[in-house]
Order: sequence, then C-alpha cells, then structure tokens
Amino acid sequence: MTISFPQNFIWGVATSAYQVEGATSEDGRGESIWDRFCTKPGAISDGSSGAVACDSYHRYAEDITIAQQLGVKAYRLSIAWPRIVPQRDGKINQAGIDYYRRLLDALREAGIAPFVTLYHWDLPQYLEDNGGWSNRETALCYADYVKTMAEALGDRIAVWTTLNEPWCTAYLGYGNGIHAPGIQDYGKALAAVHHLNLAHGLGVQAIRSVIGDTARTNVVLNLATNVIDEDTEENRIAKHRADLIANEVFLGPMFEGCYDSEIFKVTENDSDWSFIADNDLSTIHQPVESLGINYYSSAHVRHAGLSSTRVSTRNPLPAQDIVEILPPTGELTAMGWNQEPQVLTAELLGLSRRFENLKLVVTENGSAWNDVVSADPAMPNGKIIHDTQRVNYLNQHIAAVAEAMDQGANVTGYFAWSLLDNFEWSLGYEKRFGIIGIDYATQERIWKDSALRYREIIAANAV
Ligand code: IFM
Repeated sequence: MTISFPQNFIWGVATSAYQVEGATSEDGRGESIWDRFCTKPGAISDGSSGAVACDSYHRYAEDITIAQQLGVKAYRLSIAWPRIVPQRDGKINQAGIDYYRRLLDALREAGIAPFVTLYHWDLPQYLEDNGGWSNRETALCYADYVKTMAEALGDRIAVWTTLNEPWCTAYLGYGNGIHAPGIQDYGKALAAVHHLNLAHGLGVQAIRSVIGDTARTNVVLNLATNVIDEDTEENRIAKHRADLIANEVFLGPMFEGCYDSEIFKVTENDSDWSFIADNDLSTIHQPVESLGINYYSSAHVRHAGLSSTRVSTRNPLPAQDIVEILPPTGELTAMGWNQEPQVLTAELLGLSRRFENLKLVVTENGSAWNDVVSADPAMPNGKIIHDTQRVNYLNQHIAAVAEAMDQGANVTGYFAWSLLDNFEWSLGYEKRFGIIGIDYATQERIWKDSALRYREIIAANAV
C-alpha cells in the first residue's frame, strides 16, 4: 500500500554541532562541557571525543551536497554556543558567527531550509564552572546568546529551536551523570529542569524581540513513550508517575503555563523548587509555532512495588522508584532499543488531541545498527552499506507518521536522525545512526541503502 504526504510536507535530515563539526579548538571556539567531560576516564565508552567527529566544520559543503542529492527540503543543525561566546567575558567571537553564516548561505544556495537548534547540549564550560543549568544565571546568559544569534543570523534561519531534549540535559547531565557535566545530584537536576524551561521562554522572547511575532519557533522534546501491558490501577499509577517526571515537567510549563502540583509532591525529598521565581511561568509559557518530537523507541513500564529502587538510565530520579521499566522485546537496535512504530502513531495523535492548534514535527527518528561496508562500483566512491534493518525501521516509522496524519494528527515534517554517522555522546563512535556512513579514518561519506530509500520516499512524497 502506498500512502502519500501533503505537498508541503517537510522532509529533512538532522545533525548537531558537537556530534559532527569537530574543529573544537579552531577559530576561537571556547571549551564546552562535552570537551571537558570527554577527558574524564571512563566517561565515553570508546575513550573518544568530538574533537574531529565528521569534520563537518571543514566538510559542510560536501554534506550539504549529499543532503541536496537526497532531495531534502530542510536540514536541522545546531549552533555551538562556545563558538559564539567562547569566554566568560561575554565577548562575541565573529569567526564563529561567520562560520554559521557560510553554512547557512550554502544551505540557501542548495535550496534547503535551515531548522536551527540553539542548544544541543554543548554548554560553554565557564558557565558550568558557575553551576551550569542548576544556576538561574545560565538561562539569562542563554537569552543574551540567543538575541545575538537572532541579530546576526535572523535573515538566514527558517525555524528556530530553543532547546534539544532538555530531559537529557537535566536528568542525564545532573541526575545520573552519564552525560556532561557528569553531576549526580537530583536537586540540581530539578533546578536544571526549571532553568531550561526558563531558557526556552526567554529564548523565544529574545527571538521575537528581534525578528517580530512572525518568527517561527519551537522546542524539541524527547517525550518518554511509556506503555503499560496490563491495565491495572497500580500500573496506571506507575505510568502516570513516569510521565510526570519525564514529560509533564516540560509540557506543563511550556505549553500550559504551570507545573502539575503532584510534581512538587513526588520530588519533595530532592527539592523544594524554591528556584521558581515570580512570573517565571508566564515567561516560560510563550507562543510557539510547533513542537518537535524526537522518537526512537517505547518503554514498557509497570508498578515496581513500593519497596523497590528502580532508578535506571531511563528513569534517573528517585521519584520514579515505583516505576519498573521492563526489558525491551522484539528485534532490538544496536542501542538495545525496541522498535514500536505504532507507539509513535499514538504519541502524535495524543499530542494533537491535547494541543489542538499546535503543529508537530518529527525532528528526530532513526536507528543504530552494526553496519558493514560492501564494494559497489556503481556508487560514488565504490562503496555501499546494505543496512536492511535501518531501511525497515525507516519505512515503518514513516508509515507510522502517515497513519497518525490519516487519523488527524497535525504533523508537518519528518527529519531522519541522522544525516551522518556521528559522535553518539557517552557511546562515542561505536553506535551508527547515519543514513550516510562515515569512515572515520578517511572521513569518506558512504551511502547506505537507507539513504537511497529515503531519497525514493522524498521523491515520491509517499511511503
Ligand atoms: O544522537 C542523539 C541526539 O543527539 C539526540 N537525540 C537522540 C540521538 C540518538 O541517541
């Protein structure tokens, strides 16, 4: 069966600065928390860092050519804050701005719309030295940085994303510490949640103050898609708790202007939330054009029993101790994640019903597999990667988006994660999400079957 998409549906690919750029000490870039974190023994499973990554800082023209060959209408990238405001003195680094001008100009020439994320986890280290996201001051510095970007690049950016996955920044960065800056302090994680929310609101205000009310803004969330298999009262309580801590802490303030009071109650052992100042919630609750959704897999949860301690990578707060995440089933990706496209359909439908006039964009979706390079004289560099599993994942998830739209979900675009294999944070280069492969020894870009399939889907505007 073939399902068509609307003519104006946005097909895109996504990357982020620290994961692809490299050149971490070039042209006046300052240190980020990930540069520092990568030097910590054991922090990154293969001992690597983003110092070179895909070298896209130098090879962006080649990457844009590939994006053009894929036929995408949009490219989602992020700006490295430490390239723009490298030092504590707050001076703007013109070379950093110039780099992004060149990149955005190249996209414009290629006819590709830039969807630009202003914060995809690479906080300047000097801000972390002052408490990072656990300090309110960071949200204020973020607003200054965003205003600078709007003034410098306002005419070149199609859609502005304030934050990528604040869940990861707060809970993995400050809760269980598996991401930079590697802090394990639940109170700080909750303070980070609030200051990220505040940064989002201040960021939207800063963009609108420069560009006007027509500025196209959004935020990208990786909402937990918790599923219960047995519909019991206890399991519903567990799912509700997991949803509160992972999702409602962001959706409530950003889209409804309030925190559910139950959040304060279930986290009272870790924080009194006294970091919320008067008027913060009205600052956070700003009009945005869309909500970006990153979806990879679901989590099957059940009630763990009150005496258990079930704090895990995906449930990093003690307040989630009644939630047990069940082992994933079915064919798992190289990340150990399940594949449940129908949960993406349900997520999109649920959000569209809850936020009636809000557009949704699938800003990341993809899968990691253990790829093998084969010879193919017909391909540009004589090589190809036959990644059947990634092709299947792509087909099924795009079909799931179509299904959600068919049932009424207001979805306006889909971005494959990722254009390129890249630095997968604490898992280094071992996990490959690209639809284009990277040979890190030579920096060769190698096409995969998934890229060829994505090109077909885009050309047909159908799956
Ligand atoms: O690589 C990450 C990306 O930076 C944020 N979303 C999830 C991806 C895969 O783990």
